[in-house]
Amino acid sequence: MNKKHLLPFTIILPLLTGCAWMKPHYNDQQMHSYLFNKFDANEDGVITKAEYMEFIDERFDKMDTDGNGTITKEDLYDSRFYTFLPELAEAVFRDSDIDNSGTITREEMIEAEEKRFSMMDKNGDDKLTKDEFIINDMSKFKK
Ligand SMILES: [Ca+2]
Ligand SMILES: [Ca+2]
Ligand SMILES: [Ca+2]
Repeated sequence: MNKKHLLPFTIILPLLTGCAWMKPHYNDQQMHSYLFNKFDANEDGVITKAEYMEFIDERFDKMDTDGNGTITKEDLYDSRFYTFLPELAEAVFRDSDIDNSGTITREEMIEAEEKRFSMMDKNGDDKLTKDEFIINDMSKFKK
């Protein structure tokens, strides 16, 4: 995917926090490419496990909007992630709250995402290709 196609997203996203009515119209393919490129820090077309977990670590901080070290539903609803991708953000929350306590610790999110990575990494080479990366398939999340 040409990075140029993603530029409008990059520009629009920071502007939209809190403006739910102005959400960008994306299709699944665009969302997939957008997220893939976010995870693929060195832009070599594959997401290594290190890249994946690095992104998850940063995402935890972004989702912990009050910065107290755990993510609650309030944090979730205040997060930019929720503003743009509410369905995915909710699904990530459900999956990451392993003990169903209503809060997510960093350890829980890491554990949940390591499982998710392994589930997606079909050939077990610790890298995700675009085909293996399936983060926008809601059927893969806990209901
Ligand atoms: Ca990469
Ligand atoms: Ca918090
Ligand atoms: Ca793989």
